[in-house]
Amino acid sequence: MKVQVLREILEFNNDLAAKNRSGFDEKHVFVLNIMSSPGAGKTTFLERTLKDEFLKDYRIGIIVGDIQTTLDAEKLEAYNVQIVQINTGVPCHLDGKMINNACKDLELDKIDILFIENVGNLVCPAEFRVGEHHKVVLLSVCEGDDKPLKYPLMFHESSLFIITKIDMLPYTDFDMEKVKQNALQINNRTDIINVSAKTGEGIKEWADWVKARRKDVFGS
Ligand SMILES: Nc1nc2c(ncn2[C@@H]2O[C@H](COP(=O)(O)OP(=O)(O)O)[C@@H](O)[C@H]2O)c(=O)[nH]1
Ligand SMILES: [Mg+2]
Repeated sequence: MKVQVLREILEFNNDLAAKNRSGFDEKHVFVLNIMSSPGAGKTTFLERTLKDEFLKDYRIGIIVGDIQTTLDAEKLEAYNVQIVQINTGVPCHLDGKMINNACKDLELDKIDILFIENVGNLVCPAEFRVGEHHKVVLLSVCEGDDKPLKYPLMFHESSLFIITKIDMLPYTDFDMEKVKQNALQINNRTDIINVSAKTGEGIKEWADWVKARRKDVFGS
């Protein structure tokens, strides 16, 4: 019975996500769903992405999901972007309905790339589509190179794996080769980029990835 209920919830969500996706496609909004555990560096990474301006030719929108507070949205507000904060209250992930509602507060006609910062959690966000073109998973070098094996769904579902805080590598026993092998064992099609939002390393490579994937979908 439990299994049936869960299947219905996921099917209902998938229908809404598909509707969101048609709306995004119609308006040529390229959407990335950015997921990680709490504190892996999602907000700082988005901030650095905006600051470094490799995507300055694109109009950016951001939806930030958190259980509580508007702290992340406040950090990102300094940049010239449309931004909406969702507070889920209890749920540990964003879903199709929340994104549908948040989009009512955005002028989608004026957005080329929409970043969705999901709620910090390495499990639930991977189960709920929101209408994104790609999922992106972040893992920091402070969290352990075994995480792709322990949380396989998130790594399996993501088109891009970003290893964050690589400036912290000297202070950890994180094995870069091992984490890449582990991620590729779960998903051999994933792209992998090393990033430090502190030094800016990898931010251009990430921006180039975004541009290339957007081109795959919309041709420009
Ligand atoms: N050294 C270092 N610290 C970082 C980096 N990215 C984020 N942080 C720090 O990690 C903490 C959590 O970052 P935040 O962006 O809030 O993570 P989020 O919860 O995934 O959005 C903050 O104290 C950031 O300053 C990085 O690339 N290098
Ligand atoms: Mg955040």
